[in-house]
Amino acid sequence: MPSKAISSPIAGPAKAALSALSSTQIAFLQRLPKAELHAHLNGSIPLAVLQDLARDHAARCASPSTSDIVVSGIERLQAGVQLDQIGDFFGLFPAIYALTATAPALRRATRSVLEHFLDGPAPQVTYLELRTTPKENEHMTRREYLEIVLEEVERYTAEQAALIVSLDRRMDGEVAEHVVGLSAQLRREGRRVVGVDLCGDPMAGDVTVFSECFSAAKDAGLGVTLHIAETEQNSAAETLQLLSCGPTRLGHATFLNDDAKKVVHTDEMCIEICLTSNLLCKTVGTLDDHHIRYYLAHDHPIAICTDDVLPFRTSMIGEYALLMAPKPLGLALTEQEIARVAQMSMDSRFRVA
Ligand code: 6MZ
Repeated sequence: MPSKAISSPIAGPAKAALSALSSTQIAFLQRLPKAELHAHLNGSIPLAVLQDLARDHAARCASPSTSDIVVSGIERLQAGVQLDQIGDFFGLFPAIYALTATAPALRRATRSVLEHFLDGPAPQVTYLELRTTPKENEHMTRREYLEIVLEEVERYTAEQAALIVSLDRRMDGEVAEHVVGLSAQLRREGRRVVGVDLCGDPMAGDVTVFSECFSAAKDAGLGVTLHIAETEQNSAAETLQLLSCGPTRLGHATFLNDDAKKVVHTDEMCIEICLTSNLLCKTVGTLDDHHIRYYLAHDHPIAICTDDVLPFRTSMIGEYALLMAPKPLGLALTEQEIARVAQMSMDSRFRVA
């Protein structure tokens, strides 16, 4: 197993919270067994690796307009992205996708993300469920894309790493069905696909298109996690429609009304909480306003997750620091409360049967 782990620089809320902790407190956070259950592959590539991929791309790329998108995208990531609203966030991905479009680049990116979370003298997490949306292009099919990512995931043990396959809200029904079929097929072949996800711009697409896909995924023994109610503009009807698909975990779940909360409590759906992501995307104003406080007060299962460490310039230890740091930099939870939260993340893993 490689031992080096390249990380992106940490800044913003996570850095401020970390700097308020003693080395003993940081050591406590590092020692805790914890699971990262919500990390998007293309949003988690270490900046140094992306810069290397950009150099390779520039040497190869004949089209100046593509190079321009890449150069300005990397400059934005390097400077630290400022988002006025969550919609701005999705504009970062065309540049990243241009860099991970070939098989060797995708392999390198995936390996570096796994190393970032799992390797080094003080690994960020005990277990990682990495998620990604399979893309088809002139270099690979969706199946080939998933096989490359799986080969990298499977260099680790099943207790360390697994894959969630993401559907993007912009997909049409046919593509979504194909992607879920592929995921089920790979699982039947003994590959380490443990679940499916619905992600992408929260205002895009029509979620009713995906209902059948999620029941097919469940029939195939896959876990289902859905990005849900990420913005105030996501309607209550859409939220209930997604809940009716019977997910076992939910991403963000920032704006749930009482009816939705009832379902979430009854079915004990774990909420994947991404503190820095929500603050930087401005879907939550301050930590004190964050819905994590509601779930903590109800002792409801949650998992602390990073979402996209590259643009959000955070880390798993940084997110846990936000739980521990004194107010207003953090939520001032006790070690015992933090250990309970970490245990909840371990208990909410999608397991390979
Ligand atoms: C919704 C998100 C997201 O799949 O190409 N993604 N979708 N909300 C978020 N929170 C801010 N963060 C990332 O990884 C990148 C893709 O993950 C989704 C977006 O669809 C983005 O294009 P992959 O590996």
